[in-house]
Amino acid sequence: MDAYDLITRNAAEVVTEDEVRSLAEDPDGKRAYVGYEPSGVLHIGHMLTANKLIELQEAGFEIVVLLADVHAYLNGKGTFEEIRETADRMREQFVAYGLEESDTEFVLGSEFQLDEEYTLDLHALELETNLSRAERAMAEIQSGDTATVAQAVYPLMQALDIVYLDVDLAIGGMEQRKVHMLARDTLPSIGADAPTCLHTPLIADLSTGVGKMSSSAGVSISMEDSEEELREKVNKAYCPPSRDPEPDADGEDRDNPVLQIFEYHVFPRFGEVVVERPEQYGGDLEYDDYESLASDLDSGELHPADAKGALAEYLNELVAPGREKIRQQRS
Ligand code: NAL
Repeated sequence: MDAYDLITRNAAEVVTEDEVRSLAEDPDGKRAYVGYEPSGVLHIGHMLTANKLIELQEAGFEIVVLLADVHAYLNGKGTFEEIRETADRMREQFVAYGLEESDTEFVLGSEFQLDEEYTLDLHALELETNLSRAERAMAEIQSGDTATVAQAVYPLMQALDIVYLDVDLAIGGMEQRKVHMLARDTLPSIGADAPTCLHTPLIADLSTGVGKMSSSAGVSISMEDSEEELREKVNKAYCPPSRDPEPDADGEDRDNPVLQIFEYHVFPRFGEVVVERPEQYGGDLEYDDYESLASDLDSGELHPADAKGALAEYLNELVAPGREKIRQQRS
């Protein structure tokens, strides 16, 4: 795979393609970053952007992971002390998941976000941004229904971090795209470049296939799930024998979350998939790529129950090292 294809593999969106092509010409030593609000335990959304970081490490990028303690505080996630403590645990879980420690720089937001120069730059961005734009940028990120002033400052700090961490490529889930668009529009006003961005897809709700999987509502997969819990969650998941399900009774679009997890988690990390089946049901099925697995599900060659069984096992392998780390952290 050439560098551009590896960088953009499974991306929902890149802004802009031309900018990413020019990064792909010489990725060695380029910096890609992602930021996370510290939370106790990684969930499948963190793991999805982490998959992209691991691919970018393979492409030669240096990875910067911002443990966004001040952002979590602004978003009402707890006292500053509580958040600080979870940041350390989260870093260890990312390493257990597979982010090479030697190629990954972990930075705490509060290490630079409380400096005088940063604060004045932040105020300059505040002057340039109207409140409704900041609010819209936070629609898919904010906790709570009504935006606070703190939540309006949040996206401006996220924009400024891109400058202060000196990154070439900003990574985030699709829920971050409006913050990144705000960053592209406002950073030039303080003399900084508009950042190049790559957004990873969101996985559909596990039980319905409608809307987005979320750890705050509905069923999510997390790094502390036991093998048994993973099996139960996956067994109950929505998985019609189709990669492109019909809308539901209310006309809502549906996706197949089981296939999405194969596409965005299993194939990127394992490269191939074996679905074990007894001889009497045709024996094992082997897939070298997502397309062949999806088309077998579509054609009926692969039964959803067999796909789910295999998915639970691969997910278990992905979370096992982090689950062990969490167990140590709690003992
Ligand atoms: C991501 C977050 C916070 C600050 C950032 C700064 C720079 C780049 C990415 C960042 C967290 C993210 C979330 N907004 O929703 O978890």
